[in-house]
Amino acid sequence: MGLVKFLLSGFVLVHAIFLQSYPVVCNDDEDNLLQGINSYRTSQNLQQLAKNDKANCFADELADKIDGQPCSATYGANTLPGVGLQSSSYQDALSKCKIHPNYTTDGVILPVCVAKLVPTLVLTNYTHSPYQKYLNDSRFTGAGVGSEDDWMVVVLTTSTPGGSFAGGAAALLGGQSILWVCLLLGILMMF
Ligand SMILES: *[C@@H]1O[C@H](CO)[C@@H](O)[C@H](O)[C@H]1NC(C)=O
Ligand SMILES: *[C@@H]1O[C@H](CO)[C@@H](O)[C@H](O)[C@H]1NC(C)=O
Ligand SMILES: CC(=O)N[C@H]1CO[C@H](CO)[C@@H](O)[C@@H]1O
Repeated sequence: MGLVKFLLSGFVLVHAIFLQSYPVVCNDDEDNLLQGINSYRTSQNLQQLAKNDKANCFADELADKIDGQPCSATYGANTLPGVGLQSSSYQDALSKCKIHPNYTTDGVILPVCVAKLVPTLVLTNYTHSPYQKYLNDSRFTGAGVGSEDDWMVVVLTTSTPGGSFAGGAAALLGGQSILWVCLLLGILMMF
């Protein structure tokens, strides 16, 4: 009996650790933007974008890095003000979110600056701008949204490995914890 309890608490612990690596952050502005973008997608007869947790983490981290840059700074698709795609702060954002760079190449980062992030202006910044090209693209199936002060960052993901924003080491860890759970369940079955 003691062993079963011990194994069960191990099971709970593994899950707690596993879930903890995907913190759920709620932000109305960000959720509303994704809803607005999805309304646009629906109006174009395109599949809605599903929330991608890793891309969401990444968008948040990137928004954090460009926070403080003026709206007048140069930015665009895959162009972040003051943060090069080879820079250490970009790498830092990737590693914080446990994303392997190999799995980002098909995705796209879309930053926008709007004073006070007025929701209607932010949405039109995505739907009525050169960014429209990306929103029109059926290759994109998921999205992450992050914001900081006047900056909004949308990261679009694909269903292909190259745009999944999956992690190398993290994916391995996830696989391992599933293995452990199976092992524990197997042992429990013996009782
Ligand atoms: C990433 O891509 C490089 C170059 O194609 C390859 O050598 C490496 O094994 C890849 N790493 C992972 C984790 O997929
Ligand atoms: C996006 O799709 C709409 C409707 O199909 C079209 O009017 C618009 O020109 C497209 N935009 C781009 C940038 O391709
Ligand atoms: C890319 C883009 O459309 N940027 C616009 C976002 O909205 C602000 C404020 O309305 C405009 O000044 C930008 O040109």
